[in-house]
Amino acid sequence: MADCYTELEKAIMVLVENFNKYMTSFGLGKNKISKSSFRKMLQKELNHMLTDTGNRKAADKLIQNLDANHDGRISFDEYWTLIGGITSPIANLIRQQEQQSSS
Ligand SMILES: [Ca+2]
Repeated sequence: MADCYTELEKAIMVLVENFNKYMTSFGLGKNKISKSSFRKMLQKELNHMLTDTGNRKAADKLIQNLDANHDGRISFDEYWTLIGGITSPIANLIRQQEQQSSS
């Protein structure tokens, strides 16, 4: 990754690269993450922020909720919804902490 990129640009690239790492790159479901790969991604990449990642039922429910077009696979847009869902409460928490430390 080139050094000219900003921190935000690098963060976006990390998110894209993480998706690419788990997506299927050929055949049926190309450019999407299968259920089993998605479960693996939750366990390996999000085990601190999503505490139920080891729980198969919880993971399946999350997949069901994210799978907006019900094709049994997670597209990039559906993955992005997950990232937003994780980030939003963290953003609120950071804002609260900043307000507490400034008052
Ligand atoms: Ca889908």
